[in-house]
Amino acid sequence: MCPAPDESNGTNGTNGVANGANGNHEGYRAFQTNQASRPNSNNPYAPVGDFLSNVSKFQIIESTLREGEQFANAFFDTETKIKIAKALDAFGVDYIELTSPAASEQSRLDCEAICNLGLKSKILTHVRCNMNDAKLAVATGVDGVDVVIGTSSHLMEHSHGKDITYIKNTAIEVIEYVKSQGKEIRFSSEDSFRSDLVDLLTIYSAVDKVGVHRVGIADTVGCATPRQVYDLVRTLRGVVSCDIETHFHNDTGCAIANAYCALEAGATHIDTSVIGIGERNGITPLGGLMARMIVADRDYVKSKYNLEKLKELEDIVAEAVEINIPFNNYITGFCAFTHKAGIHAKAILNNPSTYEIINPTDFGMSRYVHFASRLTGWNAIKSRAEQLGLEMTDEQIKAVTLKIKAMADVRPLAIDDADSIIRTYHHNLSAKQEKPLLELSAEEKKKFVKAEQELNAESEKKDLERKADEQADVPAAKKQKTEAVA
Ligand code: HCA
Ligand code: CU
Repeated sequence: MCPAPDESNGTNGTNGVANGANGNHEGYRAFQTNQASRPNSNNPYAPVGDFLSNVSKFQIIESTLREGEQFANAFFDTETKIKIAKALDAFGVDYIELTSPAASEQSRLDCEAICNLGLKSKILTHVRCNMNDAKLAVATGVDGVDVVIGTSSHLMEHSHGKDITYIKNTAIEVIEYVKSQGKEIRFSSEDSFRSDLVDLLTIYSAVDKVGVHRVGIADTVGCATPRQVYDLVRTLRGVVSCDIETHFHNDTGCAIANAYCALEAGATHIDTSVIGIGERNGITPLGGLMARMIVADRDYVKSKYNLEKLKELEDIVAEAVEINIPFNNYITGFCAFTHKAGIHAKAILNNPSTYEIINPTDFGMSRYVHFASRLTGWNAIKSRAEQLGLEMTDEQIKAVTLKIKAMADVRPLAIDDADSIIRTYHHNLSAKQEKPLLELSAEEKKKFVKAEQELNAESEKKDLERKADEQADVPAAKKQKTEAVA
């Protein structure tokens, strides 16, 4: 079972600023909700840790400046790379991985420039498993080197053409060199999930023996399922004593789930990129991983990462690669904390944990409640009227809710339309001369009257049924059930 988000500190967003890069919240408002104090430090439903799990102790290797540079739309100049590196550092990622200095002279210079920034995050560069690349990498001043080579039969045959013995011997040579230079070294196999398990374990145990700091598993084509990830990482955990890094592509939509399962099975490091950018449709997104992990261990995630910097970081990268933040993005998508149906709105206003597993304020985001649609309920309108400082009885609120719903059947309503209806309705209650709720064409007026009649009839019917229930010894619904059982 899942925990409830902690609502104990901070208030809900009421700044009325829309979330997301394209966050136009027509018909929505940030809402003040009741606060439910439900700290999850005592949460009985928190994931049960076992001796393998690193769900509460993991590190992020942020690869926007390496894997992300392989995204179709990414062309980072030095200035942009530095801006992104600083934003990643401000967020608090453990490592920043950079494109290989062997890729181009500018890539090498950019590597040096980022190493010279003196960031808190450790700087890595990602190179092929050979001595030339390793020497070039070390010379840039990085804290560590990530080496990779394909180990699947597909890649051994069609990419580099080397066999397992060659890979093992070269890896050992590179690892010993990088270590001798006082740098961290990771060895990873590309396309791990389509590699022969015996080959993989043979290489990994050999590099572990010569003291590699981390071994990496990469789902290069995004084919792995969480269960396969769990099995492979768990098996590897039994074979090597070094750290285990994992890298998941998102071709089949499993990149976050796979990262989580890898941690459960004993992986120590997860590769991410901002908004998930990378080859094809990318890898585990940093924001999505944060969403997953904060539900698992809020204290750890909040203590380590500056979560309120996520949106700014995503905006910088989105702008650099000229994309919009997707509407359904984790945390920062414009509707990530937006509630619409009347039943949802009512419960959210009473206690946000009813329909939210993540507290938006942990990320400096706002919660929105929709109150200008045909699904709107009177509780949302009541809150809105209170926000507008308008006093109305529950009966009056219910009546104006019907008018808003009827109006929403005639045409889409903007937030200002809903506010105008509420204000004008309130004004009309005591005015000698009634004002129209909204300016409508003759055709719209006709539709409005019809929609209102239908809604009124429906509401009267419900009222009658409720009264009948109240008067009866046994409420109708219950009676039916009793009869059915008998
Ligand atoms: C790629 C390489 C890589 C490397 C991952 C790693 C992959 O295909 O460009 O170093 O662990 O997905 O295999 O990104
Ligand atoms: Cu990759």
